[in-house]
Amino acid sequence: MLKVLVLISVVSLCAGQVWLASFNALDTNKDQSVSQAEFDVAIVSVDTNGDGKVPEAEWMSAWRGITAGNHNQAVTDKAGKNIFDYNDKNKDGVLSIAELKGMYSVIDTNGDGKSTTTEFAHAWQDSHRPITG
Ligand SMILES: [Ca+2]
Ligand SMILES: [Ca+2]
Ligand SMILES: [Ca+2]
Repeated sequence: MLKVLVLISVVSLCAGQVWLASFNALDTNKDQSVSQAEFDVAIVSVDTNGDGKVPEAEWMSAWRGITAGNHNQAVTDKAGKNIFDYNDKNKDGVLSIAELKGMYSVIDTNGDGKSTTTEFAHAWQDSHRPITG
């Protein structure tokens, strides 16, 4: 039990810097919130070969780029896989551009078109929870 608690606190400590770094990168106009437009610009760049499809390998290499510097890559990889599975709505093993842009609504939980640092922190924590059922 103690081991688990220690692991969780270490993960959230390292992870905090990662999501904050991606938040700052996405908030291009520096108004302390990320709009759908700001998110879309960044997220479509995950599709590096521009064919409109992001298979798991392409997503994971982008995810590792975003989360580089995280101290526990195994846990971070699992979170990346969770995000992929959750957002692959039609379960064809590929994220379409629409599915990528749909990630925004997962972050902007109150749906006001602005994703705040608080919402980012929650989304990051959720992505690290195992998906069950
Ligand atoms: Ca902004
Ligand atoms: Ca899909
Ligand atoms: Ca919001």
